[in-house]
Amino acid sequence: MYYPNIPAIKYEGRDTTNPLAFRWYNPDEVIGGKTMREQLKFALAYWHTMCAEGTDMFGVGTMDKSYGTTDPMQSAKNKAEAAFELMEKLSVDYFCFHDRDIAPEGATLTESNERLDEITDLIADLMKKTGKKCLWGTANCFNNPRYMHGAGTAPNADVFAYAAAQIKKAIELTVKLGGSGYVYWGGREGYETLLNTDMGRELDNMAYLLKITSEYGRKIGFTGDYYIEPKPKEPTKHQYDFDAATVCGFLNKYGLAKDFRLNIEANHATLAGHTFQHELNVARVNGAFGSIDANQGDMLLGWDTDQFPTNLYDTTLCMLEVIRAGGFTNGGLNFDAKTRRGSNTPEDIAHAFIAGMDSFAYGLRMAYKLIDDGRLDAFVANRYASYGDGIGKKITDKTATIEELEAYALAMGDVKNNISGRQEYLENILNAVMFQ
Ligand code: XUL
Ligand code: CO
Repeated sequence: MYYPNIPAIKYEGRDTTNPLAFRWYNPDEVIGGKTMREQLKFALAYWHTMCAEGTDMFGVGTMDKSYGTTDPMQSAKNKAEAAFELMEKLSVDYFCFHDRDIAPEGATLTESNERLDEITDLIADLMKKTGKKCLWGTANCFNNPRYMHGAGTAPNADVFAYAAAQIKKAIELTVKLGGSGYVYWGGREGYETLLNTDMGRELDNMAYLLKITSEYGRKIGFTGDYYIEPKPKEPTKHQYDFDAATVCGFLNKYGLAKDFRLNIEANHATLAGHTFQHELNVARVNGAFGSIDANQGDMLLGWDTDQFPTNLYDTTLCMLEVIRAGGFTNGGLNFDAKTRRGSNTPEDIAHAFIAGMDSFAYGLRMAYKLIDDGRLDAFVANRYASYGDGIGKKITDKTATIEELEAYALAMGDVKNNISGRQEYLENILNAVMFQ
């Protein structure tokens, strides 16, 4: 046992004072026609929870993630056992991983791949024993110095080839573990200065890498979703997958839209100068909503702090978007989040997951309450009512000609446009539904 101080976390309801209990997440309770576990599909991010030791720019790790040994492969095996113990205790049904999270990189690509084969045999066994599932896999093509100028966008063709081979293997492993998604996060796919960068070539190359690796996945039987995870900056100054709108444009330009969706991360949204809700909405209206990296940033800091989500407005408005997108199919809520450097004990991990899971459980409940209340939806429907008949209906049906619109405008005199948008009234409804 790796977490003797973490008990199995149970739902005890809103009035409990037990800090190691859920107040809102009741996994088997049915809400909106599905159980909460089916609605929310929580996932543990292997890299943060199992690997990250609390290092920052100014200090070494504060958390022990060695799992009782200094031997790297033994540590990876123990880490896998620990991950499943944690998922069981926390009622987290899924996990997400990078190749290098689950097995230490070897001296050669061949050795790295052999290590991955060995560890994924063990993980597959643990999955069978516990019923836990893989939400998505990915390749870490950003950590090693070989990727310092990018992977798919590297100026050196050898690096491109290495990245392609690494991604091929990561897709094979995702298929082996039954993952329902495969994520591309372009960790170093961007640039620092245009003085040394051929952007057009880099974008063409990146699209080609996505094309050949995703086609390979289909060939070996991957039926899940491919996701791109937008992020505007960090580590590079200017990342090519800046935000949801940029990525949708990129996917359309290169003919990849039919096979790729988006994995929207809350902290990446705010780094791009958007709200989480905005990014989810952009994904949805482009038919590209896929999965979510659930976390939050600190608005007073300008970097990716990857904190566990506790903002109830964000979780509520997020779940409203998810419901409007039809709910999760292959995607889910992956906690791409870590405890603060000063929260350095295993118990802090339990508190963090409980906070995140309860915040999203509350958000799910409130999103359905907002829909049942109906006032927000009714207001929006009414706001656009002029498109329901007359000239508006012709615009909606795309049958209005420019000449017809001109004749209509000339005959109309001035536009009567004094109807309030009622923002404050609507914000008050949101508060009333959420907190009363
Ligand atoms: C980095 C980030 C990644 C991806 C997976 O900001 O979000 O952890 O989610 O590579
Ligand atoms: Co992420």
